[in-house]
Amino acid sequence: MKKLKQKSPIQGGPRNLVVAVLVIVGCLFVLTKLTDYTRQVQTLSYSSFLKRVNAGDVKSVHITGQHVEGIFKNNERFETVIVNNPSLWESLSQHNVDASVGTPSNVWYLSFIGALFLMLLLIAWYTIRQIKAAGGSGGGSGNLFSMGKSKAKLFMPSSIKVNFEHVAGAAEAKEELHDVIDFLKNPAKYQRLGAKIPRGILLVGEPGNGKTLLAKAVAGEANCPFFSISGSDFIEVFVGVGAARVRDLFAQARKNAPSIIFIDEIDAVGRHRGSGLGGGHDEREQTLNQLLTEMDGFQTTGGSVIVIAATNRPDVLDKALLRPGRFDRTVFVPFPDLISREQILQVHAKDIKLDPNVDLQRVARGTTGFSGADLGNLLNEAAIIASKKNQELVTMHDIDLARDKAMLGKENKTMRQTPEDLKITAFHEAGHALIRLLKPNESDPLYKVTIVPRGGALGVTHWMPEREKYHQTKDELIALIMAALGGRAAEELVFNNMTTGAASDFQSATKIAHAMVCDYGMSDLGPVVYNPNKKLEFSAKTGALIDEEIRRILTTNYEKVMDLLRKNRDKLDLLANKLLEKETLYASEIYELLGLEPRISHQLA
Ligand code: NHX
Ligand code: ZN
Repeated sequence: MKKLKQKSPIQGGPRNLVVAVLVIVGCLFVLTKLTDYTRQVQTLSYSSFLKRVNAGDVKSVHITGQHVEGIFKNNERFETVIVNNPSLWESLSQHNVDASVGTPSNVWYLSFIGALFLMLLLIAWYTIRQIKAAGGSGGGSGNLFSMGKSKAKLFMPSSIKVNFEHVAGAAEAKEELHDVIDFLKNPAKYQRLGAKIPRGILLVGEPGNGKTLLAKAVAGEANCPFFSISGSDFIEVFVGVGAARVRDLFAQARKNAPSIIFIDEIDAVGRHRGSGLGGGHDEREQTLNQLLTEMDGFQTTGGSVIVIAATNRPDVLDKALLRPGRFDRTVFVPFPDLISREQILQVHAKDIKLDPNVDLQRVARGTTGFSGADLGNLLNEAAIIASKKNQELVTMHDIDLARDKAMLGKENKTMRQTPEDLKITAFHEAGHALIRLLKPNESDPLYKVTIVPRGGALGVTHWMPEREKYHQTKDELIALIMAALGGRAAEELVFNNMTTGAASDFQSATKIAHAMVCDYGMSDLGPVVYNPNKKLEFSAKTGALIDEEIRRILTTNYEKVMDLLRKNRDKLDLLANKLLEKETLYASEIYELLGLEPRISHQLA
């Protein structure tokens, strides 16, 4: 990687300032002496001045205050300082000296102000350096004179080691970007039929899903220079700096065309105008306007420069950015699905010594909602866990521990629980698990159940989808609600009492019931959407009906769960007691304990 601009390191401290001031004062001193010398003025004492006047040597004098400049009859110049002496005027007129009087000049006063001004400038310059150094912003741009230079990092084609083969998952995004690469490689092919080459591509997706990697891979595939910068790098305290940086960046990119500019976090500059709070957004607006101008500009000036920008907040972007000729293509980079997760895990696993028993497909199944970066972290964390134990290889168990830690937090080892506490937790979790086991066709298979406290949770029931779910049926949603209510129902059934811990279970159950009524048209209120956020308002009367319907779904299903658990009390006791004994049970152990048919995985398409 080659830095576009050599950044002068910020050296020196207050010592530099003192030295600079001394040098300036010294220069001023020498300069005044020098001018006196060149003017060839001799300085007289007052008494010798009087003597020369009385001797008739003096042709003329000019008196300003107490300062006297004069010329002798032999045309030599002199100067002196006089005391207030009225008889001087008599001597001057007696000897025919041509005398003039001026108002006291401010020469010294002015040069003092000048020096002060210089010093202030110096201090200001020094302070700005300090602020910029402290602001840091990724190395900072050392001094005032390079602020208008873009801070983009330039990667030359030879140093770009990634191409699409290194990007796992994100198949749709890759497909869209393939077009862009072809444009960069064969612009003529498209211009031939009058197609306009795209100028900007907006990558939209949550952080950690590979937007930067994708952009870089485009440059790698197209074999062209790659300028990388973050939106926030444009913004400075000083109005106009951001715009200058944009100008500089595009100038550099055009010089290296065909090339790719990658602007990460474009929302930092691209937020719709007039949205900043208080001052300071003038600078951002100027920067944004410059960006728009540049993007329009290079359409005419030729040379393929393609701008790829990334954001996870497309909603806040200024509409002007998305107009044709600007970022007119939006490519979504979503959280990876099951198959993508497995591919991503395989890429990261290349650097890690994995036990041959590690089943990455299984890991992928258990990591719904993980981003690509999360998956990388997961394997790294597993490797750290294995290294701590001085193992030769990273096992499935290490990955499982790393997953629990990522999802819930650290295991809580100092928690002192009474046997009664543990018993409540065991029955609560057994309740969740048993409901899932009793509704096998509607539930994702169980993965493990534990009463080892972790990150604030006293116990957890884990399940694992077998495949990517695209449809979700009403029965499956009801089964999810029932499973969520199973914990509390078991507590109530066994102890005839309740605890506060089920709050998050109820929250997820209520959310599902709410969506069934208000979004999915799955209740007696009919195939209607009730959602003020989607501008689908409803009356207060309907609101009461909605509440009633949600409550009905939850209470009737709670009763069903209580019924199921009552009928299967033997299994509930078996499972809870085994949990108290072993603390963690994997699905296979539970199937064996309860004499259930193990779930056979669906064949993955
Ligand atoms: C408390 N914690 O806050 C105690 C310490 C009912 C057996 N007084 O439903 O642990 O009550 O099935 C992720 C991370 C709930 C999810 C932290 C859910 C913390 C969890 C509060 C089991 N398992 N409740 C559950 C639980 C609690 C809580 C969390 C979480 C309990 C219940 C926590
Ligand atoms: Zn629970």
